[in-house]
Parts: sequence; C-alpha cells; structure tokens
Amino acid sequence: MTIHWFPGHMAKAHRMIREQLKLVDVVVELLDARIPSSSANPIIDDIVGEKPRVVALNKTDLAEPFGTDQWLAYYRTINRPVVVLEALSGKGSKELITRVASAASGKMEKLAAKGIRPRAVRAMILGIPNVGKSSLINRLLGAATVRTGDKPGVTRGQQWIKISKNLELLDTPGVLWPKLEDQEAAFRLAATGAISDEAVVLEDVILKLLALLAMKYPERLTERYCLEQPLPEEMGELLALVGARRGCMRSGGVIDVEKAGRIVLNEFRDGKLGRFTLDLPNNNKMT
Ligand SMILES: Nc1nc2c(ncn2[C@@H]2O[C@H](COP(=O)(O)OP(=O)(O)OP(=O)(O)O)[C@@H](O)[C@H]2O)c(=O)[nH]1
Ligand SMILES: [Mg+2]
Repeated sequence: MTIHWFPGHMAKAHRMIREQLKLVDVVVELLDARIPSSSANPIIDDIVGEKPRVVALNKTDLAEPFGTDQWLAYYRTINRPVVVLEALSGKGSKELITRVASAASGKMEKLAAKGIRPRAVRAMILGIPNVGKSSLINRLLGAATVRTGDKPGVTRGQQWIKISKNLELLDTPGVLWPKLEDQEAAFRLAATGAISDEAVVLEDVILKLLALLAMKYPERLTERYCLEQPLPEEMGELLALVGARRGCMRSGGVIDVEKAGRIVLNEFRDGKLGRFTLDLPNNNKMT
C-alpha cells in the first residue's frame, strides 16, 4: 500500500497560500501534538520564507504529556516560539495570541517608524487537514463562525477573520504535500485522520495500527476490549476477538472484522484508547 493524497484542491490551496503570504505578518504552523514531525509540511520553510513563525502543538489532550514536553524542549532549542494548544477547549489560545503579537512586534515597530497608522496584526494559520485550524478560529471568536468537522478537507477556501482590533486571522484549507516520501509518516497521518479514509486502503491502515498497538500498548487493548494477554499474533484474530466483545456480527453469526477494525480506529482517534505520541524529536519515532 502506498499512501498518497494530494487532490487538486490542495494544489490550488498551496498557490493561494503563497499569494496571500504577501499580506501576512506571522505564520502560525499548527501541528498535531501526537505526530509533530509527521504533520510538519516539509516544504513549509520554502513556503514561509523569512516571515516570523509560531508553532502551535494542537490536540495536546490526545497526546502523551511527556512527548509534548519533549517537543516543547526541542522547539526551544531551535529558538522557535511554541505553544501548547487545545483548540477545542481553547486551552493555550490566549498564549498563542500573545506569541503572535510578539512575533509581529518587529514589523509593527517598523511600520510605526515609517509613520504608518497602527493596524491589526495579520496571521495565517497553516497546517495539515483536520488538525484544528478552523476550530481554533471559532474558539478565539467564541462562536461557530467557520465550518469544522471530524474529517479532513472541510475548509476549501480561505477566509480572513477579525478576532479583535489587534488581530486578523486567515483560515486556510488543510494541505499535505505533493509526495509523501516517508510512508511511515504517511501511515501516522492516515491513522490520526489527516488523510481521507477514502484515499487509503483503510483495512491496511487499521491492521498496521492494530499491530502497533499490540506491540507497544497491549495493555490498552486488553483493558478497553476485555481481552487476555498474550494477544494473538495474527491481527485478523485479534480483530475477531474485539468484534466478539463488541457484538460486531454479520448474519449467520460471523464476526464482522471490518466493523471491529473501524471501532478500534475511531477509538484510537478519539482518545478512548488513551493518549498517544507517535513521533518524538530527532526522528526517534515510536514505531
Ligand atoms: N481532541 C481534540 N480535537 C480537536 C482539537 N482541535 C480540533 N479538534 C477536532 O478536530 C477536528 C477537525 O477540526 P477542524 O477545525 O475542522 O480542522 P481543520 O484544520 O480546519 O481541518 P480542514 O479544514 O479539513 O483542513 C474536529 O472534529 C475538531 O473538533 C483539540 O484540541 N483536541
Ligand atoms: Mg478547516
């Protein structure tokens, strides 16, 4: 299975992002705290150029705290402003605003020195599909102004939103990059829901996820699905056990392993199997 997802709307979004960048003072790079390196766009340096950049590690409620701490330390060593965020609850969003303002302060001072009237800071929010860009904007506004959803590819156009007299944010469509060179990273993107389920062989993603969970986190599976250790080595058998526990039956009393697989995938994505950090800094990945 090769995972690849770069539909036409993403190529178009890349072009729009490059055009809009001229108007922007700061770029907020939203990363998924569960997979900070897999969710980082490898061409972002090229896209962003010299613009000030703030990293926001989002969905930290779904990531392991020790992993998030390691990523915070990493970004501090490379002197990049970084914020821990939960766009859904709003935790960390005030700190993000402060960071954005300070990242833009140099530019604002230059404008003031030229006698240009103070204006709102303009920040663009960039990130992979489904990472929480639109949720962040809604949270900051305190209202469901832009559309969000639990699948990738919800935002299609870009939209400037006035957050306050001091800040305007540009919501952008989630983008991946033309070639997912690192297929392990691509798997993590698919498993966490950044790649459309329709664009992958979902069964393969589920089997690989299950193998990862069985190897690294067997106790989470035994606890959640009331299974006994040791777990079967064959993933099909393991899915059948999950299916039996959850009453996934086809007619004739056959266990519906496909349904069982989707349950595991959804519960992994929702945090019901616990918090996961699948990437650590310095390529010290968890799988
Ligand atoms: N658990 C958790 N879920 C979040 C968080 N932030 C966003 N979400 C969920 O993630 C999903 C995607 O959110 P969106 O805001 O639509 O993501 P997006 O980055 O705008 O996605 P695209 O427009 O498709 O690029 C939604 O189901 C949100 O509820 C968070 O901090 N924690
Ligand atoms: Mg969106």
